Amino acid sequence: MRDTNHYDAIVVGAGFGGLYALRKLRDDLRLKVRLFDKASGVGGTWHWNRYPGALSDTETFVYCYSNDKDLLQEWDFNTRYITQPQVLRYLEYVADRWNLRDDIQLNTGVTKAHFDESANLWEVATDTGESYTAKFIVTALGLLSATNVPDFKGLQSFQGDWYHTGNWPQGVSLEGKRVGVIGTGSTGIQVITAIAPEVGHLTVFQRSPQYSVPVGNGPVSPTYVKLVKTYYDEIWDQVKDSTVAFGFRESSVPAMSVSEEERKAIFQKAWDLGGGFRFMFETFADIATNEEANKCAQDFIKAKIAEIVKNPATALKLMPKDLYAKRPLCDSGYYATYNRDNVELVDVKENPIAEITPQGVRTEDDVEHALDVLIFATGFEAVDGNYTRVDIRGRGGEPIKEHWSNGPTSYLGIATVGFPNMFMILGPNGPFTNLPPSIETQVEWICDLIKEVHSAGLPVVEATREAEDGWTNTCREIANMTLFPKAESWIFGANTPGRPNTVMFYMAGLGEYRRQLNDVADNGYAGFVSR
Ligand code: N01
Repeated sequence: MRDTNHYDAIVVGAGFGGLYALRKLRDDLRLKVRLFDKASGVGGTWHWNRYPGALSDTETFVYCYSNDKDLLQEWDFNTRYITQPQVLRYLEYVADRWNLRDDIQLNTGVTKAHFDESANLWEVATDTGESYTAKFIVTALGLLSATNVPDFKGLQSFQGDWYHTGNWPQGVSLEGKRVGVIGTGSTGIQVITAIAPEVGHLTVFQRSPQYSVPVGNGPVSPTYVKLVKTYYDEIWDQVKDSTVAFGFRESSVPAMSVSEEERKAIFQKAWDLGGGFRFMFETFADIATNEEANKCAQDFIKAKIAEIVKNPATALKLMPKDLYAKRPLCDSGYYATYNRDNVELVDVKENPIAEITPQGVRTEDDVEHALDVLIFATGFEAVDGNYTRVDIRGRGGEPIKEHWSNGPTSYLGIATVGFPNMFMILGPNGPFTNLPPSIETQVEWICDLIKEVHSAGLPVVEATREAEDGWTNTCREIANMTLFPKAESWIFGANTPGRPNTVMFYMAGLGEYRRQLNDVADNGYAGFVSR
């Protein structure tokens, strides 16, 4: 008989992935499961990213679970997008609705997970001093959770308050203060736009200008919501067979196949409707794959920047110089924010940050930007950052950090060779999509595999080296068919100093990913071995 510290499965992380994994493993597979999260509440990403302006850039009707039909009917919404507090409320509601709370242990960080080869068990330790064993470990650690605070000289001397957006404390007031924001990615543009009207003075430290289009948030009518609820089955079928899984049909029309006038009209329609993924993927089929098509989208957005931003020098600084090939951004009035008298833009590519001083930020031109508060919207050690911060060791005691020293890899975004019975939700080289439908896909597939292994009484299942190498090559080949590797962004690890351009996503879309997973399962879980 096993002791009380033994579980069939341990789940780490209480975001979208972890909550669903706990439900499936416990209720469908009838396993004894415990979920740990270091946070004081459920929600994962949405627990931590409480910064002003935080909003999902996926439309509400597909930023949710599809698997619970009653929940889909029950959960009401009245805006096109949902804010961070709304997403958090939704996940809290789900945790209660699925009766998950008793099996979730909050305020408990997993510090160690070692695979014991003699017992075929994972040994797990927590920062609360507890130790557990489990046959399976399901890691739902989050793609974008390990915060990146650049190592600026002098940060510790700063006498004001500083925060990273991904670890935003409760109850921060910025009213009337002199605030600096470093970073202009998806997060930066949201926080900058949201706080500008409230702060006394805002200094934005921009390293790379961004292409952004309006998000188009606003109320939706009860009739719209009713329609969505009526057609949810069809909606999810479409989403799960699509590329980016954002709830629209991707265009199949090449941009250069229409006249310039028609092209501009299509871009304008997308601009008016709003949505970053819509602008990139619903307008034309080849914005993300063909440089000429991409240039048309770049020119359209640049013309908008010139039109919106009144000061020509500021407009020039805001003009992106690279391809339109990062995760597409959308905003609630970002460029117009620079027309405000209290907002100043500092281009830190031409005038880098020299140091952080007790009073603010000093740039290399020797100007000291006086600040009461400094906000780091500097992103995350994406994808593997939370794995390498935990002491995870597989066969032969190999630390995952060493295992991935040349960049993180996996088989199917789910398993990695030498780490038996460990299944990752949103591991490296998983799908590049709206995340909840991909998360559900992975959780369901992982649970099917665990069911097979467990019911057959097999001690372990693990990916083979050959399968993992094959998947890595496939992901690289697909990525190279797009323009994404040519732009410097976290998607290819460019924001982690020293990391070579690393493919970290499967970019063929959710529909194709699901077909790949089905094929693997239908072929007796090809690429996995059990012992
Ligand atoms: O992070 P980022 P993010 N000095 O890495 C700059 C999701 N998300 O948190 O571009 C100066 O994109 C960096 O500059 P550069 C979404 O998937 C979703 O904004 O590297 N600047 C960049 O401007 C998104 O893609 C939503 O030159 C420095 C910024 O910091 C992902 O999270 C909302 C610097 C980091 O941008 C990440 O977005 C928010 C330095 N040393 C986020 N280091 C939704 O809407 C970094 N930067 C759902």
